[in-house]
Amino acid sequence: QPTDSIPLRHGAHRIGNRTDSDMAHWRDYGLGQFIHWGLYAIPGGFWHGQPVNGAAEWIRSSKKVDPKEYDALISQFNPVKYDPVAWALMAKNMGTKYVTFTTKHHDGFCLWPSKYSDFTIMQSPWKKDIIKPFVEAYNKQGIDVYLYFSIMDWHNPDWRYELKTKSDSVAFDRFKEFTKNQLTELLTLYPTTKGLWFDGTWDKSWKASGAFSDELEQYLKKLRPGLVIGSRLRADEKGNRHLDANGRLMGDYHQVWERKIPETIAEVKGYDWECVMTVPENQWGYNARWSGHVKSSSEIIEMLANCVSKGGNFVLNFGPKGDGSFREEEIRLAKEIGNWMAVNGEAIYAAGQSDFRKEDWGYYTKSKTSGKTYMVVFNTPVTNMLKVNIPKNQKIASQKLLGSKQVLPLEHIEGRMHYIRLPGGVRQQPAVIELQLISDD
Ligand code: FHN
Repeated sequence: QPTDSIPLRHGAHRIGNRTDSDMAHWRDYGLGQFIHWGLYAIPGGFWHGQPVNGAAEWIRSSKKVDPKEYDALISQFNPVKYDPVAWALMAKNMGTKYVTFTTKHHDGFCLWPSKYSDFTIMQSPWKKDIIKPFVEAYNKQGIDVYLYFSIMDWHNPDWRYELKTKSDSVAFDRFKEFTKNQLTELLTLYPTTKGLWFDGTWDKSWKASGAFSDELEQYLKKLRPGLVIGSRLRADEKGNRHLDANGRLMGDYHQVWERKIPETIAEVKGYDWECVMTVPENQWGYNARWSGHVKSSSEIIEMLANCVSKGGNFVLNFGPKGDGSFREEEIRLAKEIGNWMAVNGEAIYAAGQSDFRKEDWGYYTKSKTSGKTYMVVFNTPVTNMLKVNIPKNQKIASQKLLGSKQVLPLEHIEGRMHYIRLPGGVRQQPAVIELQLISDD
């Protein structure tokens, strides 16, 4: 439990979640898309023809590539197949309500024409802003845009991992100014941006910059009221990230859920949260060689329902190729998820935790707008009988399969325990049952 025993100037400035309409809108997204795209998409996990272990977007660091050689990739960045209108349509058809796009990853390459850097899209053969048409196309499809921004910047000579000397501090002060300038530039160039998604904030230099990160957050929010910024930006003055020294969240939602989902609702501690997930193992940027387990659409949908049942949003990552096209696997997944969402989206959008006890067959969600409860079924028992323990003072008025609207048999077992029978047969994708509940008077 948070205590306020430690006096902090740069800890959390709010108790509990935001209560304004911008944040309520964020909370209702359910499903989002993440896109990692940059120079690293060109080598795609290979260096001089050899596969490199680790995440493709980290190749510069994990392969210890000569920085000059890495930065020279800029002369090959000419994504002739980049079609933001088609990207946005794919996202829309998948059921995405928001997207987070890498404006600058750790390598420092800027996908927008930043006047503060010599390492941008304008120095590449492409010579056109990537972000502007992206924002326009996604907004046109009704999808909110969030800009990913890595604080850590391997290209900028003023960036430091640690501040050991006076000259480190001087350089890092210049770097902080540069960071603020770039962020101001992004919010000015793309005024419909709904939020910023920060990364690369784990270094000692940044953790020692609690006051600056606090002031930066307040400045950005003043510049764009309503802006959503998660817990990855700030550190308190003692170097704590996400939760301050008193255990309170710094930021608008908890951003620790990377490639993992809380086991229980208790782990969420009542905070807004979002899970970001890769399709293969830990690969965010394009890697031509996906090794290890690659998730199926049913697995991804299960993760989505799991997150929503615990009040979180689920964000699926895509890593386009260097030429701007998507790999076949991602196109297929987006379609399969979209087909399911088209029928079952009401169990995901503006939905959250229900009052029912979790059962082994899957997840309950509850619509905040209609009050209906949904059973998202992944593990159908051999009997096809789904156990349902109805909360006190309620009873089931109707139980229908989403899509077909078929009414399913309901059988009372004892007490509050009931069975709902699913039709038999092999199911390719999870079934969703809509429950209408009424008061038990
Ligand atoms: O190092 C990055 C990684 O490449 C990727 O961008 C992920 C996305 O959440 N964030 C960092 C690791 O936490």
